[in-house]
Amino acid sequence: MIDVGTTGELAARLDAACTSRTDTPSLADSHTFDIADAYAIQAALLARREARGERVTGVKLGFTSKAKMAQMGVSDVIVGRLTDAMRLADGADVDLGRFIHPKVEPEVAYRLSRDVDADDTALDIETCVDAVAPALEIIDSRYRDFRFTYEDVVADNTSAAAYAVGAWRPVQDVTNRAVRLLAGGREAVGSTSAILGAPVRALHALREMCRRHRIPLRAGQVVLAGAATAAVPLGAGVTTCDVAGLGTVSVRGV
Ligand code: OOG
Repeated sequence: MIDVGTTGELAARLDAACTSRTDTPSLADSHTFDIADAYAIQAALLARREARGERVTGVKLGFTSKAKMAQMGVSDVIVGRLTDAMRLADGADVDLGRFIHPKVEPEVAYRLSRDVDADDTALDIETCVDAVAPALEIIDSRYRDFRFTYEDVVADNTSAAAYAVGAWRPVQDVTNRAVRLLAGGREAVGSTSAILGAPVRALHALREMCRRHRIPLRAGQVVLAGAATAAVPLGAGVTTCDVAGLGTVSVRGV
Protein backbone atom coordinates (compact mmCIF):
# COMPACT_ATOMS: atom_id res chain seq x y z
CA MET A 1 0.00 0.00 0.00
CA ILE A 2 1.18 3.52 -0.75
CA ASP A 3 0.69 6.37 1.73
CA VAL A 4 -1.64 9.33 1.35
CA GLY A 5 1.21 11.65 0.34
CA THR A 6 2.31 9.37 -2.49
CA THR A 7 -1.31 8.93 -3.60
CA GLY A 8 -1.66 12.72 -3.89
CA GLU A 9 1.69 13.08 -5.63
CA LEU A 10 0.83 10.46 -8.28
CA ALA A 11 -2.61 12.02 -8.83
CA ALA A 12 -0.92 15.42 -9.29
CA ARG A 13 1.44 13.90 -11.86
CA LEU A 14 -1.43 12.41 -13.90
CA ASP A 15 -3.43 15.62 -13.59
CA ALA A 16 -0.49 17.67 -14.88
CA ALA A 17 -0.07 15.27 -17.82
CA CYS A 18 -3.75 15.76 -18.66
CA THR A 19 -3.89 19.54 -18.31
CA SER A 20 -0.58 20.11 -20.14
CA ARG A 21 -1.34 17.43 -22.81
CA THR A 22 2.05 15.88 -22.16
CA ASP A 23 2.34 12.14 -21.74
CA THR A 24 4.01 10.58 -18.71
CA PRO A 25 5.79 7.26 -18.16
CA SER A 26 3.93 4.44 -16.42
CA LEU A 27 3.63 5.03 -12.65
CA ALA A 28 4.48 1.35 -12.23
CA ASP A 29 7.98 2.09 -13.59
CA SER A 30 8.78 3.94 -10.37
CA HIS A 31 6.17 2.87 -7.78
CA THR A 32 4.65 -0.35 -6.50
CA PHE A 33 0.94 -0.05 -5.81
CA ASP A 34 -2.08 -2.32 -5.84
CA ILE A 35 -5.57 -1.96 -7.29
CA ALA A 36 -7.01 -0.41 -4.11
CA ASP A 37 -4.21 2.21 -4.28
CA ALA A 38 -5.05 2.75 -7.95
CA TYR A 39 -8.69 3.57 -7.16
CA ALA A 40 -7.46 5.89 -4.36
CA ILE A 41 -5.25 7.74 -6.90
CA GLN A 42 -8.25 7.94 -9.25
CA ALA A 43 -10.36 9.42 -6.41
CA ALA A 44 -7.63 11.99 -5.69
CA LEU A 45 -7.52 12.86 -9.39
CA LEU A 46 -11.28 13.37 -9.39
CA ALA A 47 -11.02 15.57 -6.28
CA ARG A 48 -8.60 17.80 -8.19
CA ARG A 49 -11.10 18.13 -11.05
CA GLU A 50 -13.91 18.88 -8.59
CA ALA A 51 -11.74 21.54 -6.93
CA ARG A 52 -11.59 23.20 -10.37
CA GLY A 53 -15.39 23.26 -10.49
CA GLU A 54 -16.06 20.09 -12.50
CA ARG A 55 -19.09 18.00 -11.58
CA VAL A 56 -19.42 14.23 -11.87
CA THR A 57 -21.86 13.26 -14.62
CA GLY A 58 -21.39 9.50 -14.64
CA VAL A 59 -19.10 6.51 -14.81
CA LYS A 60 -17.52 4.42 -17.55
CA LEU A 61 -16.51 0.83 -17.78
CA GLY A 62 -13.41 -0.48 -19.49
CA PHE A 63 -11.97 -3.91 -20.24
CA THR A 64 -15.47 -5.21 -20.95
CA SER A 65 -14.30 -7.19 -23.95
CA LYS A 66 -12.70 -10.61 -23.65
CA ALA A 67 -9.90 -9.52 -25.98
CA LYS A 68 -8.99 -6.54 -23.79
CA MET A 69 -9.15 -8.52 -20.54
CA ALA A 70 -6.92 -11.20 -22.06
CA GLN A 71 -4.49 -8.57 -23.35
CA MET A 72 -4.21 -7.06 -19.84
CA GLY A 73 -4.24 -10.44 -18.07
CA VAL A 74 -7.16 -9.49 -15.81
CA SER A 75 -10.70 -10.76 -15.27
CA ASP A 76 -12.29 -7.64 -13.76
CA VAL A 77 -13.73 -4.66 -15.56
CA ILE A 78 -12.35 -1.23 -14.65
CA VAL A 79 -14.40 1.83 -13.67
CA GLY A 80 -13.64 5.50 -14.31
CA ARG A 81 -15.49 8.78 -13.68
CA LEU A 82 -17.03 11.16 -16.18
CA THR A 83 -17.42 14.89 -15.55
CA ASP A 84 -19.28 17.75 -17.20
CA ALA A 85 -15.98 19.00 -18.65
CA MET A 86 -15.76 15.74 -20.64
CA ARG A 87 -19.32 15.90 -21.96
CA LEU A 88 -19.88 16.76 -25.65
CA ALA A 89 -23.25 17.42 -27.25
CA ASP A 90 -24.29 15.07 -30.05
CA GLY A 91 -22.88 16.57 -33.27
CA ALA A 92 -20.51 18.92 -31.42
CA ASP A 93 -17.10 20.03 -32.61
CA VAL A 94 -14.30 18.65 -30.47
CA ASP A 95 -10.93 20.39 -30.37
CA LEU A 96 -8.29 17.72 -30.96
CA GLY A 97 -5.77 20.00 -29.24
CA ARG A 98 -7.41 19.07 -25.91
CA PHE A 99 -5.89 15.61 -26.07
CA ILE A 100 -2.52 13.83 -26.21
CA HIS A 101 -3.32 10.92 -28.59
CA PRO A 102 -7.09 10.42 -28.58
CA LYS A 103 -8.90 7.29 -29.68
CA VAL A 104 -12.63 6.75 -29.99
CA GLU A 105 -14.85 3.79 -29.12
CA PRO A 106 -18.50 3.07 -30.03
CA GLU A 107 -20.52 2.27 -26.91
CA VAL A 108 -23.95 1.94 -25.34
CA ALA A 109 -24.95 4.31 -22.53
CA TYR A 110 -27.51 3.78 -19.76
CA ARG A 111 -29.07 6.51 -17.61
CA LEU A 112 -29.54 5.95 -13.88
CA SER A 113 -33.04 6.80 -12.68
CA ARG A 114 -32.21 6.56 -8.98
CA ASP A 115 -29.31 6.44 -6.57
CA VAL A 116 -27.81 2.99 -6.16
CA ASP A 117 -27.21 2.17 -2.51
CA ALA A 118 -23.96 0.21 -2.45
CA ASP A 119 -25.01 -1.77 0.62
CA ASP A 120 -28.53 -2.71 -0.51
CA THR A 121 -27.73 -6.17 -1.88
CA ALA A 122 -31.39 -6.84 -2.72
CA LEU A 123 -31.46 -3.91 -5.14
CA ASP A 124 -31.40 -4.98 -8.81
CA ILE A 125 -29.43 -2.39 -10.78
CA GLU A 126 -31.51 -3.15 -13.88
CA THR A 127 -34.43 -1.47 -12.09
CA CYS A 128 -32.28 1.65 -11.58
CA VAL A 129 -31.94 2.60 -15.27
CA ASP A 130 -34.63 4.35 -17.31
CA ALA A 131 -33.03 4.94 -20.72
CA VAL A 132 -30.44 3.66 -23.14
CA ALA A 133 -28.60 5.43 -26.00
CA PRO A 134 -25.77 5.08 -28.50
CA ALA A 135 -22.57 6.73 -27.27
CA LEU A 136 -19.04 7.66 -28.28
CA GLU A 137 -16.21 7.58 -25.79
CA ILE A 138 -12.92 9.35 -26.40
CA ILE A 139 -10.07 7.73 -24.49
CA ASP A 140 -6.72 9.47 -24.13
CA SER A 141 -4.27 7.66 -21.90
CA ARG A 142 -1.97 10.03 -20.10
CA TYR A 143 0.75 7.36 -20.44
CA ARG A 144 3.30 7.39 -23.24
CA ASP A 145 2.17 5.25 -26.18
CA PHE A 146 -0.83 3.89 -24.18
CA ARG A 147 1.69 1.70 -22.32
CA PHE A 148 0.30 0.95 -18.87
CA THR A 149 -0.36 -1.77 -16.30
CA TYR A 150 -3.83 -2.65 -15.00
CA GLU A 151 -3.15 -0.53 -11.87
CA ASP A 152 -1.78 2.36 -13.98
CA VAL A 153 -4.88 2.63 -16.13
CA VAL A 154 -7.23 2.61 -13.14
CA ALA A 155 -5.16 5.39 -11.50
CA ASP A 156 -5.42 7.35 -14.78
CA ASN A 157 -9.24 7.33 -14.57
CA THR A 158 -9.31 4.47 -17.12
CA SER A 159 -8.12 6.85 -19.90
CA ALA A 160 -11.45 8.74 -19.80
CA ALA A 161 -11.23 11.99 -21.76
CA ALA A 162 -14.58 12.89 -23.38
CA TYR A 163 -17.92 11.39 -24.37
CA ALA A 164 -21.08 12.08 -26.34
CA VAL A 165 -24.47 10.41 -25.93
CA GLY A 166 -27.18 10.24 -28.62
CA ALA A 167 -30.94 10.50 -28.08
CA TRP A 168 -32.18 8.50 -25.08
CA ARG A 169 -34.61 5.64 -25.82
CA PRO A 170 -36.71 3.60 -23.40
CA VAL A 171 -34.77 0.78 -21.74
CA GLN A 172 -34.76 -2.30 -23.94
CA ASP A 173 -32.75 -5.43 -24.49
CA VAL A 174 -29.76 -4.26 -26.54
CA THR A 175 -28.02 -7.63 -26.74
CA ASN A 176 -26.40 -8.53 -30.04
CA ARG A 177 -27.11 -5.28 -31.89
CA ALA A 178 -24.87 -4.40 -34.81
CA VAL A 179 -22.55 -1.46 -34.10
CA ARG A 180 -20.75 0.61 -36.71
CA LEU A 181 -18.10 3.25 -36.06
CA LEU A 182 -17.19 5.58 -38.91
CA ALA A 183 -14.14 7.65 -38.03
CA GLY A 184 -12.77 9.72 -40.91
CA GLY A 185 -12.12 7.18 -43.63
CA ARG A 186 -12.06 4.23 -41.23
CA GLU A 187 -14.87 1.86 -40.41
CA ALA A 188 -15.04 -0.53 -37.46
CA VAL A 189 -17.89 -2.99 -37.24
CA GLY A 190 -18.89 -4.97 -34.17
CA SER A 191 -21.72 -6.02 -31.93
CA THR A 192 -22.98 -5.06 -28.51
CA SER A 193 -22.23 -8.70 -27.60
CA ALA A 194 -18.58 -7.64 -27.35
CA ILE A 195 -19.61 -5.84 -24.13
CA LEU A 196 -19.41 -8.74 -21.62
CA GLY A 197 -21.68 -10.81 -23.89
CA ALA A 198 -24.54 -8.32 -23.33
CA PRO A 199 -24.37 -4.65 -22.22
CA VAL A 200 -26.76 -5.30 -19.33
CA ARG A 201 -24.05 -7.46 -17.74
CA ALA A 202 -21.90 -4.32 -17.62
CA LEU A 203 -24.45 -2.83 -15.21
CA HIS A 204 -24.08 -5.77 -12.84
CA ALA A 205 -20.28 -5.68 -13.11
CA LEU A 206 -20.38 -1.94 -12.45
CA ARG A 207 -22.47 -2.40 -9.31
CA GLU A 208 -19.98 -4.91 -7.92
CA MET A 209 -16.94 -2.72 -8.69
CA CYS A 210 -18.61 0.38 -7.25
CA ARG A 211 -19.49 -1.52 -4.07
CA ARG A 212 -15.93 -2.80 -3.75
CA HIS A 213 -14.25 0.55 -4.40
CA ARG A 214 -16.92 2.81 -2.83
CA ILE A 215 -17.76 4.68 -6.03
CA PRO A 216 -21.16 6.38 -5.68
CA LEU A 217 -23.84 5.92 -8.36
CA ARG A 218 -26.44 8.70 -8.45
CA ALA A 219 -29.76 9.37 -10.18
CA GLY A 220 -29.32 11.09 -13.53
CA GLN A 221 -25.78 9.84 -14.09
CA VAL A 222 -24.67 8.29 -17.34
CA VAL A 223 -23.10 4.81 -17.47
CA LEU A 224 -20.88 4.08 -20.47
CA ALA A 225 -21.06 0.29 -20.68
CA GLY A 226 -17.88 -0.40 -22.66
CA ALA A 227 -16.58 -0.60 -26.20
CA ALA A 228 -18.24 -2.64 -28.94
CA THR A 229 -15.15 -2.56 -31.20
CA ALA A 230 -11.45 -1.89 -30.75
CA ALA A 231 -10.62 1.80 -30.28
CA VAL A 232 -9.80 3.80 -33.43
CA PRO A 233 -7.63 6.97 -33.53
CA LEU A 234 -9.76 10.13 -33.37
CA GLY A 235 -8.91 12.54 -36.15
CA ALA A 236 -10.30 15.56 -37.94
CA GLY A 237 -13.76 15.25 -39.45
CA VAL A 238 -16.93 13.49 -38.41
CA THR A 239 -16.94 10.33 -36.29
CA THR A 240 -20.24 8.51 -35.98
CA CYS A 241 -21.43 5.55 -33.94
CA ASP A 242 -24.51 3.70 -35.14
CA VAL A 243 -26.16 1.10 -32.89
CA ALA A 244 -28.89 -0.88 -34.69
CA GLY A 245 -32.31 0.08 -33.37
CA LEU A 246 -30.94 2.82 -31.11
CA GLY A 247 -29.72 5.38 -33.63
CA THR A 248 -26.56 7.39 -34.04
CA VAL A 249 -24.35 9.87 -32.25
CA SER A 250 -21.49 11.87 -33.72
CA VAL A 251 -18.77 14.39 -33.00
CA ARG A 252 -16.55 16.37 -35.36
CA GLY A 253 -12.83 16.56 -34.70
CA VAL A 254 -11.43 20.04 -35.48
C1 OOG B 1 -8.13 1.88 -21.28
C2 OOG B 1 -9.60 2.15 -21.40
C3 OOG B 1 -10.23 1.10 -22.22
C4 OOG B 1 -12.36 -0.02 -22.79
O1 OOG B 1 -13.50 0.13 -23.25
O2 OOG B 1 -11.82 -1.11 -22.68
C5 OOG B 1 -11.67 1.21 -22.33
C6 OOG B 1 -7.38 2.14 -22.55
O3 OOG B 1 -7.30 1.25 -23.39
O4 OOG B 1 -6.81 3.23 -22.67
O5 OOG B 1 -12.29 2.22 -22.11
